[in-house]
Amino acid sequence: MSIAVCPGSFDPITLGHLDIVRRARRMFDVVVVGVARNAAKNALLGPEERVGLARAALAADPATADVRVEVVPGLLVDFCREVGAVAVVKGLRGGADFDAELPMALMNRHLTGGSTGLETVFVPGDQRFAHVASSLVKDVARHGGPVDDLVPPGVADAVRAALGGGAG
Ligand code: COD
Repeated sequence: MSIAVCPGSFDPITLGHLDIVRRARRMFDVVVVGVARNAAKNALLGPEERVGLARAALAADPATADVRVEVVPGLLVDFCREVGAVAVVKGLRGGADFDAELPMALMNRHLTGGSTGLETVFVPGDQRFAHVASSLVKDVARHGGPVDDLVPPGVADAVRAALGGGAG
């Protein structure tokens, strides 16, 4: 049984994330979405809220209904070891994503002692979502713009509520 982890901040989960998790689930028997902390980002939503929104979105699609969602409490590689993952699946929107992701993949390999037991798999995302990023969703929402068609149902309201009920 092959297990993969799809990690991210998911602050909030977007249609771009869902596309990657769906693709990962087609490749691996078990997929665990890991809601982690990116030290370079200040999260808008708390970890439990991000987990709840991701669970609801994944459960609504039969293709991802069996995907688990958990908080990554520390290092991603430790979480992967605990769940028995053989792969970390990351989505790419373009070259800038690759430039950001490659050092993380190599660091994770370093942290596992260069082992081949955990590989990072890069998956090109659906072009329709190439402009979709959690940070842009929050920025558009912060200025009162429409984001409902970029995120799963319920997520836009959660973002607006966290921002203070509208253009904050
Ligand atoms: N299309 C395709 N892929 C997408 C899209 C889209 N529209 N949107 C996002 N993605 C991909 C991103 O490229 C990324 O691969 C993944 O989805 C998650 O994106 P984000 O923005 O939610 O998450 P990040 O990039 O902030 O996640 C970074 C982590 C939290 C995974 C990282 O900081 C981490 O592993 N933290 C845990 C602590 C740790 O181990 N640190 C050392 C890391 S080397």
